[in-house]
Amino acid sequence: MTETELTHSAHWGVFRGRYDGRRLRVRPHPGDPDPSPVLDNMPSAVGHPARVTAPAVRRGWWERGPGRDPARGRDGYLTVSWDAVLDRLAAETHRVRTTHGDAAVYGGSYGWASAGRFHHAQGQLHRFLAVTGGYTRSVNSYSGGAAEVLLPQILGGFDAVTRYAVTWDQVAGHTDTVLAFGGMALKNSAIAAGGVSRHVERGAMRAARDRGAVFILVSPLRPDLPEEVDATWVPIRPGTDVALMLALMHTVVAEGRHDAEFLASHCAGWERLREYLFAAPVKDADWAAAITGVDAGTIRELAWRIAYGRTLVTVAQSLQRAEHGEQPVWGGAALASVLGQVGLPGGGFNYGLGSLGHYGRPGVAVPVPTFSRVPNPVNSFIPVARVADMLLHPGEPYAYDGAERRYPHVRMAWWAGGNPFHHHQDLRRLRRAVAELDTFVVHDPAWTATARHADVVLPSTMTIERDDIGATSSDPLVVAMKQLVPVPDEARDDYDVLAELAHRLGHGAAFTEGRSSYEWLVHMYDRTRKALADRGEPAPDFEEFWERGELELPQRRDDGGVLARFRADPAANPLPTPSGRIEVGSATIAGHGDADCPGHPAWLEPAEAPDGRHPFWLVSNQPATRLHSQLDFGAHSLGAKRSGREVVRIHPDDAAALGITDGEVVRLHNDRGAALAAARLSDDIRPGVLQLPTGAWWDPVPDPERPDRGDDGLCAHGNPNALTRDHGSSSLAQGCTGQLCAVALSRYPHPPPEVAAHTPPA
Ligand SMILES: Nc1nc2c(c(=O)[nH]1)N[C@H]1C(S)=C(S)[C@@H](COP(=O)(O)OP(=O)(O)OC[C@H]3O[C@@H](n4cnc5c(=O)[nH]c(N)nc54)[C@H](O)[C@@H]3O)O[C@H]1N2
Ligand SMILES: Nc1nc2c(c(=O)[nH]1)N[C@H]1C(S)=C(S)[C@@H](COP(=O)(O)OP(=O)(O)OC[C@H]3O[C@@H](n4cnc5c(=O)[nH]c(N)nc54)[C@H](O)[C@@H]3O)O[C@H]1N2
Ligand SMILES: [Mo]
Repeated sequence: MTETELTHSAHWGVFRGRYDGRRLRVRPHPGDPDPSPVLDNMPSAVGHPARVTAPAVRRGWWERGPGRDPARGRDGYLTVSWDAVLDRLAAETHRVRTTHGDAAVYGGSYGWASAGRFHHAQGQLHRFLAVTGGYTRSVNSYSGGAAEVLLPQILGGFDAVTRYAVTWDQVAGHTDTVLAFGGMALKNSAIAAGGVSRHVERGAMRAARDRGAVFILVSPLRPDLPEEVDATWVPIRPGTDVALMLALMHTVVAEGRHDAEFLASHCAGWERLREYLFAAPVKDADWAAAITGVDAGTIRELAWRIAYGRTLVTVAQSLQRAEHGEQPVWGGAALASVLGQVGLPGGGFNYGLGSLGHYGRPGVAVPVPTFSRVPNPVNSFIPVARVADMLLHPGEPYAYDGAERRYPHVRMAWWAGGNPFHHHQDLRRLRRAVAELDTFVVHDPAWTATARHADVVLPSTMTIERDDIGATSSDPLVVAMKQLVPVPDEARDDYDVLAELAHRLGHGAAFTEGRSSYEWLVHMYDRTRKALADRGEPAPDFEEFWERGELELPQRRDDGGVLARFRADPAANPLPTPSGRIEVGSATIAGHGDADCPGHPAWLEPAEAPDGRHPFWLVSNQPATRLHSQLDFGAHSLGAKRSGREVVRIHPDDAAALGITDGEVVRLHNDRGAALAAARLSDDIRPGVLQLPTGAWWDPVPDPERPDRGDDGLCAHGNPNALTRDHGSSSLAQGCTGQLCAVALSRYPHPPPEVAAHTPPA
């Protein structure tokens, strides 16, 4: 390793790193106008004790063989040689496939992994599982599960209407009013899968505001829009946004300020929705005030404001990561249609704008390097967040997108690049589900809570320990990601591990296609080089690209995409919805006959909401100081904790009523579990709401308040998924509903246990 400064890339930004044989120093790419502080977690990864240093097997599995075992998550580990573990794993894969069929292998393996396009853990795992016989896969994401199923049926292809519709340049140049449901928090748009070289969101919002644009933040949390836009804060009750949207539509229509022409020429199902708005109970401002906690006067004022000038309605991903999460997405699209703004520059509706750094950019004009897929010969899938249901209820029926389906009987689960024991809801239930497996295999660089439940733990390299290519279709830079630090101990690239396993199973050549890692990078890059050459643009060869460290790609034209074309000529450019129009009401969805997702946006009472026993809404949003659970032990992440514990935000009035002081350790609890966190008093949050971000590694210990819950009643560290409800958004999409749950809050009358999440198991 030389001491020169080298380029690398992460989901939170492109950066430069220099290693002196002991410490890694990093700085952001000089072209990034607003780099993310999450980068400061990176140096802590070097030599951290939480790293997995050698292949490990769970004692019970190694000694007694595969099978159902409640000891998963509670057992000790043995260190074994790579050869021994790969031999055993190859034999077990063969056993499961021949005894139970290929669908008995679950390769859904959800998770963000690292930014490089070649060493992308899911891509590698899917390829391995596909060439060795196939697997049960997962569909949709935790991020946008409800929207991914709904949007194509009512508006258009998910990427087309989220990534390539309204851009930040359009917001800076055209928007008069931004009505942001769930906000557009800079902490979130700092992140883009595959990397982001320029964080443009703050600059664009500031430019809009300097031009006179007005920002309205509908959210329980004030920091969901940057301070410098001086947003009007409407601190709504969580989970009730669709009621506000319906009242805004009702008010605009009742006052005759809706765009009747646009509704007639570009929309379908308006009669269905209109009837609902005016049927008893009439969905007016007074009706919504009682549900949302936003007073009727404010609602009427908002309805007045948005009906003039260029209005953009945005809906953050968080709103649909909830029970009936389809409704606020549909409501936002319908509201923008009632205003007649869809398809105008800087106007209309953009789901997810500001939730991720991919959105609001025109995208690149040529294909970026990607790892080639191999078709999965098995056609068995589940909606991704139904994984615990699948393991607990094999063969049982469930509804999804208008069909009745049955869960496959999975015996072996394989995870690379994801951390379900951070990301899934109701982690004690997930632990019971994972006990049902014969074998659970996890590739990870670190001893996460997921690794601690695995039978086989395979130590992966981290991104800074290998060469790769960083690229995404939303960012102009292709980055030569260069190895910054040596590979520690016995860690191996996922590719090398899976190649060896494929070889043992007789499919080595199909997996590698005879290429080394370096040859794969050259091969992947070539697609982009060729496309550039075809356009007559400068097309450096791989060596030159690698030497330079980056390549800037031409951008697509910022033309508003499919929605602008549809607006201009709906007959010539129909949307891919059943009617070819924006479906503000849908006959197809109505036809499913599901009460939990009717044929138009609707307010539906949630099954879970605060009550006398659990008086608070817990918002578990994305953490500002890290990406999910990644590098939770990093300096920036730890810097925001208190005594190593995650911090819960509480309104001072709520704290005072419970006698809670700032910094004190508190207990959040409900019928599913409990978690400790350090209290932070803040009037940036709506009273009655608590906020605890995701990502603190689950650290189950006995709960002295609930000895009946055994050894995992309490998370000592503050992972909100100790408390969340594991239930689909509705029978339409079955999306993740992790964002919101109802909890009680108390002082913690015992000496708080030390957080042990970052210390490897015995
Ligand atoms: N309560 C609640 N829960 C939520 C959410 C919420 O809002 N509330 N949000 C959900 C959302 S939107 C998401 S996307 C999920 C995110 O959940 P995940 O994507 O599972 O979270 P990450 O922490 O990014 O997990 C990535 C894992 O991959 C590992 N890794 C990194 N690089 C490599 C590599 O090269 N090889 C291998 N083998 N492993 C690697 C990391 O160490 C880490 O353990 O969480 C969901 N969970
Ligand atoms: N720093 C950082 N950024 C990230 C990530 C990360 O882990 N760390 N993860 C990335 C990923 S995978 C994803 S999918 C996106 C997710 O993007 P989002 O889902 O948009 O992000 P969240 O932070 O979970 O939620 C945004 C805000 O919505 C508000 N909110 C919650 N419930 C409600 C509600 O019912 N109504 C209203 N009006 N507001 C509500 C909360 O105050 C919250 O701060 O973020 C991405 N960006
Ligand atoms: Mo996500």
